[in-house]
Amino acid sequence: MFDALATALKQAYPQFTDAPLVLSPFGEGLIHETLLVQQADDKWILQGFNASVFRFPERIAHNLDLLSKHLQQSPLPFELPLPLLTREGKGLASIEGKQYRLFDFVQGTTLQQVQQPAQARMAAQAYGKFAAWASPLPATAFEETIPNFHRLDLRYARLKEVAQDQPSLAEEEQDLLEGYLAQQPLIDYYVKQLDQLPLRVMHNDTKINNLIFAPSLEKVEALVDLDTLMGGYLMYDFGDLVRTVACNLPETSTEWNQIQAIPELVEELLSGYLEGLEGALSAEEKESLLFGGEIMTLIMGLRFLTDHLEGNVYYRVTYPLQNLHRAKNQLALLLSQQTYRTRFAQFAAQL
Ligand code: GN1
Ligand code: MG
Repeated sequence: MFDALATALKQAYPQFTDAPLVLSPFGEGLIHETLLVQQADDKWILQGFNASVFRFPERIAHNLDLLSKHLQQSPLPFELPLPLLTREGKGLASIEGKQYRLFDFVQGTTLQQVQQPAQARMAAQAYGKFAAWASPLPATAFEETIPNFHRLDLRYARLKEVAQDQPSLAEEEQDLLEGYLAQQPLIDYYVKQLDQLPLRVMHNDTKINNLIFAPSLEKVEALVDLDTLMGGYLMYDFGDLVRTVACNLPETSTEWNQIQAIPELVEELLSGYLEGLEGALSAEEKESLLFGGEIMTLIMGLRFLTDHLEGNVYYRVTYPLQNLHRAKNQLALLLSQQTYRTRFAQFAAQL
């Protein structure tokens, strides 16, 4: 089924020999299409680049260039895999009207959910270390690869607009919409942060499955998915980690009544993230981390619900109601996190 693609890849990239290439679907990403490429004992990752989501590939290239220069001067204890170059020296290969990128395969394991608190801590340390490592880079030199990507207030306004344009809403949609609209106070908190937090170079998509662990799960080998690397705030990266680590069920779960935040894991993440940062953060930033999980869960829920109402134009779905279900899942997680505000504040005060 991938014969034509395999032939074109051999022409485009110098890495391959004449031996057969075996391509197979890989990973859980919702945006790019990901394939594993095998030739004899060698492996690569091939991504079908989603050009409708990432409309400015030259900005990604610009940012990754700044990143790789910094990496040459200041090493990290894990890899940041960058696109391999075609024979023509390009990071994107155009094949049958689609764009592709090839990456070296990093041997290891990805987790959809952590199995032990120590893994949560390790993940948070890695993302914290990454933020500290990136802190000398001027955030304004990085271009916005998706404009206003994490602007919670704008995503909230967009959901309202899209909902108003619907001729009618089903009861389930209406209830969910109201659940989200009731989060105005969190939007107000977020907007205040924009004036007091320093803009930093952030990863901006710190799902647990964007880390590759060593097969033993005792070390982080790589941090992947660098397309949203751009200006942002610590609360974004920390928050997406809370969203994807400190929940008892995955983002795909439809057992809404069971979905809960795991406070012990949030605390593990907070300790680990601060360790990774080695104290290099302001008092305002530290406080904002406490709301990071809520903010990132809210923004994902708003985006899922908006996409559902718009007819699933953004996220890949495997069934028509999946974005509605993802939005329900995220609201349940958000409400659960909000019951722990006092506990988290007390915990953070001791750190
Ligand atoms: C998307 O493709 P993936 O799974 O790495 C999305 C993130 C969301 C995530 C939700 C560019 O990331 O913002 O957190 O889905 N990436 C983009 O699971 O929209
Ligand atoms: Mg990803």
